[in-house]
Amino acid sequence: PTNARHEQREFIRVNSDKVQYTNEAITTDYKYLNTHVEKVHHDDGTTEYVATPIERQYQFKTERKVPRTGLMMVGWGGNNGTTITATILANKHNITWHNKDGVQVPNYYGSLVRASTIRLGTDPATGKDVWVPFSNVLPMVHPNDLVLGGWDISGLPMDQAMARSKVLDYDLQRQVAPYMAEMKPLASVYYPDFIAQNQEERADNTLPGQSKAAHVDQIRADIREFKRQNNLDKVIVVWTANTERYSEILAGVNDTADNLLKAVEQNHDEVSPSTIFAIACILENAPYVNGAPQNTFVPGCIELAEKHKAFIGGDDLKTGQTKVKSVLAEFLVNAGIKPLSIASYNHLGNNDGYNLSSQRQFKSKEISKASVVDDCCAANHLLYRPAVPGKKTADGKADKGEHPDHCIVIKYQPAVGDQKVAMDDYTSELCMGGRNRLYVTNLCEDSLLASPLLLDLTILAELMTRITYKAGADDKEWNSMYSVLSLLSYSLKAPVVKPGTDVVNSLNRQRAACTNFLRACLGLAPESDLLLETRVW
Ligand code: NAI
Ligand code: DG6
Repeated sequence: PTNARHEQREFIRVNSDKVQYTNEAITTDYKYLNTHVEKVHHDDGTTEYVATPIERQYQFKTERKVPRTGLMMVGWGGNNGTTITATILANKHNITWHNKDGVQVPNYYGSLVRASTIRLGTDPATGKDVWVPFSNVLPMVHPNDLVLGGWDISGLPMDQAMARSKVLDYDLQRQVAPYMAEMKPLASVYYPDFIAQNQEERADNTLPGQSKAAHVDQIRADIREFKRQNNLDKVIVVWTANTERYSEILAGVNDTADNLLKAVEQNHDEVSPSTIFAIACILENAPYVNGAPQNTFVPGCIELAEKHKAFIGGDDLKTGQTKVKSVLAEFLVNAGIKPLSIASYNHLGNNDGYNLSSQRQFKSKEISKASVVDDCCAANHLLYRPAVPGKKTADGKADKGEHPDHCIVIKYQPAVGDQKVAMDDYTSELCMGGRNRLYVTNLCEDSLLASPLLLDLTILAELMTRITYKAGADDKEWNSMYSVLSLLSYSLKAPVVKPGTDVVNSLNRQRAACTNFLRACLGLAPESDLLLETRVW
């Protein structure tokens, strides 16, 4: 079963002089291979791509001791927060329950870390692939060991909040409720302008006063106190609260770290609750992941994280429709089939849907859902005309090149509750003017798709705090990884990346980046699927 403790029964040991194991750490020498490409435009109108193989030496060090870790969720009393809390408790206490299909056993299905495997290599005796649990590749926190806590603007204790969410079977709720009755969300930052007005009625657990600086201090104190009370080594914070409206990016307000801190002191209107949490976490050195679509990480916030070498990741949990889209659009484009139109419709009846029925919050979601095919289309200039620098469209906007029409519709239908319905129509152009239409319908409990992602983000963010590197033989210091954790992208709809670098939306590339990074930390070459043994005599 997936909830068994594989890591206690299966071990990986790398047999290489490039890998050193001590009780404290796994240290590897790693040769990073890449290809640098220069485009040379010749006078005769031809373009030459000059590809130069490059290699760079790195050392990676992974601390082996898994710390005692806390997960604090912002929006703990919502559908995702209550569902993941109940899921962890059911797994931890081995609670089984009955539904109409019979006895159900707890698991972590839907978690990349806990329920998927990666190909370690080939068994030379049989020539067969050898697969290992993702969670065994490096020492990682087990979700059952996470200490849970968090904030919510609704003060309902977690057992009642779980009932309000209407996600889990009653027989399960009944059994985990006694554990959850004692759990009560901490009071949170509430600036009504950022979430839908329809949320006001649940806001009965809010921090007093108007001072944003005092709110930052209070959240910092909450993190410290949670750590102290539970004797924790680390705390990871995940925003799984309502989608906020976008913050305006204003020069002098949120464009630099110093200006952002000044804006907090001055109580500026454009500093959102999610950014208040981000600032508090950065200052407490607690990794902070944004599971919702709003632009929490304004430029000043990213700079602040860089300055403090703190870890941040976002945006927006990537669950069903967008995950499928990133795979399907890439399949079409990589097959040389040209998507012309992607029409995505969905309706849902949970509180997330209620909040998104407000236009400004919907807009944040629309933006995060819309960007997912951009890079895959831009990667194929045989199908899509590239953007022309400096060119303006008829309405005066910068030319973005050719891309498929892409529309996103979300409707609130209370009666369907957490059972989200997503429907997509992909219309593509085939050879010789033909048309190809794919229709995808996805019906599922939205929160049961989303909740395991909170674990993946937490576990991977924690792991990233224990990995350091040296770049080249002259590097004397062990450096922490870069602040923006783009390796979490697999679980995020609109990945935030290092400023100036490309966003990768391809789900397959995102997963490969993550698993190949874990392999690098074991001194193993990236998985290339070359499988030369099977192709030569
Ligand atoms: P929810 O509406 O059930 O829960 C959100 C919780 O946040 C509520 O309990 C609310 O009281 C609380 N909240 C609002 N503002 C807060 C603040 N400033 N501080 C603390 N708590 C606050 O929503 P759900 O379904 O749990 O989703 C959470 C977030 O994750 C939403 O932003 C949603 O868009 C995003 N998301 C959800 C997915 C899903 O499938 N459930 C998938 C992708 C993203
Ligand atoms: C309606 O789309 C509500 C949203 O919160 C989504 O359920 C959520 O963002 C998941 O979207 P997707 O595209 O990853 O399935």
